[in-house]
Amino acid sequence: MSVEVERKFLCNADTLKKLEEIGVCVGQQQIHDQYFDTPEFHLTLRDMWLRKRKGCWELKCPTAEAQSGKQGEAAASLCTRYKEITSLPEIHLRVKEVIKQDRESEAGFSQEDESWLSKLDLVCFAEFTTARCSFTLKEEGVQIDLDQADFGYHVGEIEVLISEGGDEQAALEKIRKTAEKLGLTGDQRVKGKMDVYLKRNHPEHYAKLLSEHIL
Ligand code: V4E
Repeated sequence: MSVEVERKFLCNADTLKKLEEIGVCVGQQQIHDQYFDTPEFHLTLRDMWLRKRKGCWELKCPTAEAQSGKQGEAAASLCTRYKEITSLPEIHLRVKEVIKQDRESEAGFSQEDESWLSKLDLVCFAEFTTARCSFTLKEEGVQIDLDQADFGYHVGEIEVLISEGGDEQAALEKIRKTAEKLGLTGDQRVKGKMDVYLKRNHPEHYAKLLSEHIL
């Protein structure tokens, strides 16, 4: 299982110029995401994000450190870290644990059979497409994505993947150095796509997540 450590940033013409100087564009893609939760927001209120992307299920959830509220220095607080689970039986297990469904689901675990969704009362609450341009740096292990969501929000992210229990400090340091090279000076957390999407489309859900300090 991998942990994604990332820092979001707003990309202006200067940032893009620097990115093209220090990075190599490794591809462009269109990503269609569908996010699922119960009508009571069981998952997202626990900062768990269940999505279907390119026909595969993914669950992003907080790491043990994030859950214990350990945040570290200011530079680290600009970054997020989430475990990424891609095994469907494990996703199902974790989701079921949170929803505390009494009734055992008899659903199988194929990517095509989606009966487990309705059995757990999961519905799609957000759906959007992102045009993504990805860059890698000469420094190994850093990826930079420039995202343009179809609802009109642009955001960049510097990300480093580590294994669970891996060296998070080293990842944060790589991100800090990359941010410096890109000339990023802001010390405010930048909103992700979901933040903007929910604020516009589901203000009640958004307000609930804000009040619980999830977003
Ligand atoms: C973790 C999370 C959400 C799920 C989507 O994560 P995000 O990294 O924003 O999307 P994307 O498309 O870049 O995924 P990737 O391709 O990198 O896997 S939606 C909200 N969160 C929580 C969250 C947060 N609290 N603060 C920030 C800055 N980002 C995300």
